[in-house]
Amino acid sequence: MKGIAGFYFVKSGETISRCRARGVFKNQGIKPAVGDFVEFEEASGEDDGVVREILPRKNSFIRPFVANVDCFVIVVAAANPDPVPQVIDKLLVTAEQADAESIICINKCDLAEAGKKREKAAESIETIRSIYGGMYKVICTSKDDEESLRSLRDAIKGKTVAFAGASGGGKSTIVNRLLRRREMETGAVSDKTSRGRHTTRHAELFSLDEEEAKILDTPGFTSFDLQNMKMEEIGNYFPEMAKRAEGCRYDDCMHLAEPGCRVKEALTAGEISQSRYDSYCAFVEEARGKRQY
Ligand SMILES: Nc1nc2c(ncn2[C@@H]2O[C@H](COP(=O)(O)OP(=O)(O)O)[C@@H](O)[C@H]2O)c(=O)[nH]1
Ligand SMILES: [Mg+2]
Ligand SMILES: [Zn+2]
Repeated sequence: MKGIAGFYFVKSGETISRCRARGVFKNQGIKPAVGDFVEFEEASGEDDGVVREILPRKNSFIRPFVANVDCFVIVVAAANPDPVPQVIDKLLVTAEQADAESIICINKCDLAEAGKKREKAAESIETIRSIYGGMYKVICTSKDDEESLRSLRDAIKGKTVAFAGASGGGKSTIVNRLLRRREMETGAVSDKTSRGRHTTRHAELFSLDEEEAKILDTPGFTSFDLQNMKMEEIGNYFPEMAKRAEGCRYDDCMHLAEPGCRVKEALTAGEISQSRYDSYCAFVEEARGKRQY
């Protein structure tokens, strides 16, 4: 459930045991991650428990250090801050690589109803829906709209979910609402020096009472490096490209300037969105720059 200063908190049924990791883990450079399934000895009396074995992981991430994420909820504000498709795409690509599902949560939808940014916000919602709606589940929320939060609860039922997205979109607010916590951990976004506020500084797993969903509450997942991603594999993580790549003339088509490229044809025909394709090209460039020869 969480790891703090060399202690690992393991939940079994309703009991949480404070554990140490088995000694050999350290020598092998292994560390239990939040979200891990483990074999362990329960704590008893004064004695801490012991984590004996870490079961194989479905996926894992370095920062924040969490494992076994079923689903990413990518939170993006309709406005304040304005959505940036490339940020969304990078998170989607990372989720695809990790074989995790993604849900796009357009938050602050109240801003499309009233206020100065009304039209801009409404337009952003439409844009995001049209780019992503055919491929990913898109849910509109606002923090005070219970019904919208209920649809998000329904969508994550039975899953271990991590919230991701640019700072200020409302991740902490939504997580707190889902967990029915007070809003103590949200607020001033850029005030990094103020330590007065209670902010999420380590990862922790919380269970949603009735729904059985598990929420990874983390400070991170605002953006990713495309760690270890080869430029050749990036197209696999854009579903609309992956499904067309078979139709390209060359097996190793990068969908950049090759003749007979089915992806470029689909782009020209308007079947693939320009913004997705632009993200793809940017990620390929990024991976090319990191390539080790
Ligand atoms: N208008 C509006 N503001 C929201 C909503 N959700 C969050 N906010 C505000 O957006 C700001 C950033 O929220 P926070 O949860 O800290 O974002 P995070 O950085 O993604 O964790 C806070 O001032 C919140 O009160 C919403 O649905 N509507
Ligand atoms: Mg936050
Ligand atoms: Zn191609």
